[in-house]
Amino acid sequence: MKSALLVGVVGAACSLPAAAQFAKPSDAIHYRQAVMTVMATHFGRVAAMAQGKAPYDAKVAADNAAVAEAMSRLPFDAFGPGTDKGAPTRAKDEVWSDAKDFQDNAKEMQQAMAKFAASARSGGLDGIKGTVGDLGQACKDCHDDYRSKDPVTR
Ligand code: ASC
Repeated sequence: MKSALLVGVVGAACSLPAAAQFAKPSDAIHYRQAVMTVMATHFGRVAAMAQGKAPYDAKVAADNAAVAEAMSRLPFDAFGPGTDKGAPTRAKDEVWSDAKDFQDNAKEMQQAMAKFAASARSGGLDGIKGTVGDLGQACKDCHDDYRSKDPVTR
């Protein structure tokens, strides 16, 4: 029930025009950084099970993967024009100069995330082991191209 509510709220937020969501560029930067942190935290808890670093628990895995999946839909509207500066950010210039490829990378991650969350709901530990690699690779591919090592203040 709670996760159904979360999905509803997230869905409503996603249907708002991107430009209307943030009062100022620094709000968008802090928002996307917060979402990425939450996504990585909950993804990491399930990935630890796949790696044998945490005990496998089907419910914990499914709940954490559901949060990560909800987060995966949120960051990319927060990379709108003009949000390259306003607060320190690791987003490279290419996020805006190659915006279409950046958004294509985002879609690939979201698709890998959907498969990962589905496996956490019903695939058992072997299911998670079968999807976690593609998701981690999608995260890495995008970070390699679009995230700098250190934050920059433009
Ligand atoms: C994480 C995290 C990332 C990705 C990446 C996967 O948990 O913080 O940036 O996964 O390491 O390759």
